[in-house]
Amino acid sequence: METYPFEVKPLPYPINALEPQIDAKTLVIHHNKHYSSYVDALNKVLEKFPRYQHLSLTQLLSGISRTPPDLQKAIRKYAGGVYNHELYFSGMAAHSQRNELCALSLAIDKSFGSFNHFQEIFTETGISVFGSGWVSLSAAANGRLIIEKLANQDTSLAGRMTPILLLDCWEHAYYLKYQNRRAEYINAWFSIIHWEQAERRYLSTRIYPGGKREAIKG
Ligand code: MN3
Repeated sequence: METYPFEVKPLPYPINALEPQIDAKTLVIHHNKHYSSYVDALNKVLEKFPRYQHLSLTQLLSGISRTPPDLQKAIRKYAGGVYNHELYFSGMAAHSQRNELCALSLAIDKSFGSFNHFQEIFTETGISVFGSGWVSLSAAANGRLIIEKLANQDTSLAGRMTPILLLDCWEHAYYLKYQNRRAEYINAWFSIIHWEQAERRYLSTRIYPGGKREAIKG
């Protein structure tokens, strides 16, 4: 379990691995400048709050209301920024295929009628994010799926949900390549989703009768 001081996690693939959907220049700036600045800012704040240094990102974010008021804003912004970006970067992969019969696919069909319908709503929601923010496919403990619009660096964890697919809708994530064409960026992102990881995340959120979580496979 990673705790303070948090470290900048390297990208899990070469910098040009997601070309042409996500270009290397955008990814370098996004990872080395934007994401790493959240890590630095979070560490700087936590330096002054030794009592909270033993907590993981997930613990900080889901227990945010139990932290001092002057720490809450920083957790929301910086821990949220670190958590969301790490999930965004690790949630993409150059070669990943969705298995139409996996638990997540079946749950998407059940919640949204079809995959295409899900993609439509997810895209519309992503387009409607104003300024900095995220669109997330999130799961409740009972496996129920919803699409959430998250402002700034807010996370699904604050609402006791687990993000399964998370997309950065702020302009720095796509502007160099797509300029104002966010819909194109979202569409391209759909072809580089790391589906195996999404499935593992989805299975890990589900609590079965008796309260036991299913072991994360793979
Ligand atoms: Mn970003």
